[in-house]
Amino acid sequence: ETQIASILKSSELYPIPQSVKLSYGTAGFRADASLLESTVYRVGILSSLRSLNLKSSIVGLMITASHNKVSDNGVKVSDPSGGMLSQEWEPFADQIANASSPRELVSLIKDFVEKEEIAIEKGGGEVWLGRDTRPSGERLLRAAEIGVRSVLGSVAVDVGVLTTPQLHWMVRAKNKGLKATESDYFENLVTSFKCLIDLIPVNKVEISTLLLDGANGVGGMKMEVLRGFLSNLDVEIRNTGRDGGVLNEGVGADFVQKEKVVPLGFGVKDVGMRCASFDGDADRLVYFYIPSESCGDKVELLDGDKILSLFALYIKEQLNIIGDEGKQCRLGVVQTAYANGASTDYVKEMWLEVVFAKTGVKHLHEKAEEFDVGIYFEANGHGTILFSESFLSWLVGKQKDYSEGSDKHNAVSRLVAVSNLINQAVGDALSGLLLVEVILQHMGWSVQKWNELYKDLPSRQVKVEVPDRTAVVTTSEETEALKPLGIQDAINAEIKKYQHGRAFIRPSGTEDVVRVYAEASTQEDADSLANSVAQLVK
Ligand code: 16G
Ligand code: ZN
Repeated sequence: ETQIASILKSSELYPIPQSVKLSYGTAGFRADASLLESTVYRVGILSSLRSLNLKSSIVGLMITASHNKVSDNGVKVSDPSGGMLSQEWEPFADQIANASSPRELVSLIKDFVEKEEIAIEKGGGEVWLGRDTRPSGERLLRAAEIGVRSVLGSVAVDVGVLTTPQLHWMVRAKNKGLKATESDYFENLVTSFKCLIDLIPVNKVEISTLLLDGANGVGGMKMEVLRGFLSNLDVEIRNTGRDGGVLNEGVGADFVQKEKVVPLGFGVKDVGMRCASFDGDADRLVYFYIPSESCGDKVELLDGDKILSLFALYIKEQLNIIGDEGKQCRLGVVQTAYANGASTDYVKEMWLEVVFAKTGVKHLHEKAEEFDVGIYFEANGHGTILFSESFLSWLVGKQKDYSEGSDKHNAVSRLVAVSNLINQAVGDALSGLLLVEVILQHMGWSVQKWNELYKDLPSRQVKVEVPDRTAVVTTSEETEALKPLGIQDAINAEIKKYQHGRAFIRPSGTEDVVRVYAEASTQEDADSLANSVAQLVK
């Protein structure tokens, strides 16, 4: 058959490198960029099949390694909904990525097409390809195109250099029949941001400048474009990648959150200023400021948990204004085991429902969808707010019922605008930043005031290199280890020695390590608990 011949022929161009074992992992394939061409080519094929399997809906393919070093790259797939690739397809992704010969590849594809009853002969798949600013991106994108097109009758559309959430947003919008270009994305942010600004009761504060660390990546670049369309936001962008800085090197949200030190380009001159950091593909956002008692290197971090708390507070306030009917709304929060215990206490005190999910966006997203309004965040700054279709249409109905300009009308309009502003597909640093900024203006708060919502318990993360990380198996929420046998009892015994002690271990989904997290009432205790648990893992 010609289809088989087509794949056989193109796969000759992309032989698999010796001795690599790839896994789709938490967030797609990631490796040194020099090893990835064959993988990206194969993910191109998978994306065409996924599109065909879903009646030719558009699928997204993103080339990025997020916060990892510039010489790495990666590839992940966006489903037509804008969410992550269905987990049911991950084993197939692993299989084809590791197929050692063109023949094996073709036979795996053939079996899968039969099993899933994909009408491959009909053609008509469509895949949108995006990439971040990594130098290897263009070459890998060509490989993806060839993969997509080797499924006869499928088209590949190069949508250019984008943030990961932009691509997810565009794919989602297109499949909903909405306007879906990058300018539509910007226009949507600008309109809903302006709407929220106009709904601020009184302008309580003068707007101070926000300092943004763009991680020398795509996010800073896009923010420069966006800034041009916005009033009521004064942002100075540093680490744009144009000033000689290297992507993610000593900069970016992952660096700031893990190391708790200032990124390059920031220092003592910025003491007290409101600062924010994006990661390399702009799906993570954290805020920070440099406290006056520091010598300019330590930061006071406002992580994903603090952002979540701010969002929850604002939304809860709008629901309260709507009154009894607003209280019917199921507003819930999804966190991971990494969430600072103080943040969990804080949202519980607001009487919100809190559930825990396994690390990785797809797990949090799934649980947030169960609420009318589900807010999810990982401590590392990835998160968003999901509005259910039924709650949204209820809101839109209420917008007609309440008289214009009334408090209730304003509250409903704010919620509708939030649902437009905040990316419904995945966590998005650009839209998250705009929402934080508008809420701070609404409340009349400085970054310091926001930080006082609660005080983080001191915490420590360490990683332990082990011969086989799969030896560690945890419960579904990752708070307890089931294997190796007996280790949880030993961890519990350590925890007991500390006030407000909490600790857990989990195998990383992206690196060959076991991660240890510990929390306690003092930093010294958190450090010591983390270290003693790490000893148990070794
Ligand atoms: C990936 C995940 C992130 C998670 C991290 C954990 C997505 C888009 N990204 O970067 O959410 O926090 O992995 O890494 O899902 P780890 O398993 O190595 O700790
Ligand atoms: Zn990222």
